[in-house]
Amino acid sequence: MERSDYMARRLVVVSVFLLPLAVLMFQGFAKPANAVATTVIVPFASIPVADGDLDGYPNTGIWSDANYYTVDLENGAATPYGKAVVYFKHDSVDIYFRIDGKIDVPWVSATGQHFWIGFQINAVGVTGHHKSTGQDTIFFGETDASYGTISYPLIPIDTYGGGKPPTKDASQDAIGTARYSGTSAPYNFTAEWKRKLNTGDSNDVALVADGSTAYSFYVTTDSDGGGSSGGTIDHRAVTNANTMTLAAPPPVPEFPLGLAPLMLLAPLISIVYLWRMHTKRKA
Ligand SMILES: [Ca+2]
Ligand SMILES: [Ca+2]
Ligand SMILES: [Ca+2]
Repeated sequence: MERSDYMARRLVVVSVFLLPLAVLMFQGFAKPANAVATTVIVPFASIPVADGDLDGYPNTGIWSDANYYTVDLENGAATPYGKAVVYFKHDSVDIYFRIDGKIDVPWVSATGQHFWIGFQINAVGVTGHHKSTGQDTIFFGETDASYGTISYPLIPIDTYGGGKPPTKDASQDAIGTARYSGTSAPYNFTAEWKRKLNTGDSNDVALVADGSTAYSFYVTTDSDGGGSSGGTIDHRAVTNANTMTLAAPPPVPEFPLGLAPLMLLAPLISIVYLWRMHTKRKA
């Protein structure tokens, strides 16, 4: 056998063993390494957060009865920009959200440095991003021209669909505010808002509080262009398969006023009955 033939055969043998290994390694690198799914229970809370307290200040509003979770953001960014603490609660009419996170630029102006925050809910059975149907997203601070004039403090923009960016709803159904604080990076931000569980708008996902239906949701921020400016955070680097389930409200009691009036009434009826029997016998 010539030396060149021998070398060629060795190359084939080595390739047969190394190629699958290389593919496996590539797949390993291609997969998002930091995808983390957060499973959220949205508790029933009878006390609402007042509209005036949905002000972008974390210390106002009743949030002590909410559940809160550290959620990995879709931006896939390193600490401290890749996670945020998200609060959830509902009172069977409205659902309340608050996001406390960090960002690398302040919100100065629509043409200067600014960031946006996005919170996406999907219809049952829909997962992932940029879905033409079943995607309902709230933005704070996104300055795409189709969203109109955006000024600070930021109010929620209610959108639908998988466009880049998603289309603004004709019916705006979220009430709230987002603000930032701090004088240098990392800046703090807080976004707080509410919406009806069922807004009646086909461009919003109608939420059912039954303790079992799970909705996919995604949270992200962006500061590096495309509705933002001046930072380095890109909103889409990873897909975290988060879900939220709304706890069922407590059952309505059979005796809405409680048992106390019944317990008072029972002896009273007996006394009246005995008194009437007594007066009848006398007559
Ligand atoms: Ca507040
Ligand atoms: Ca809407
Ligand atoms: Ca919507």
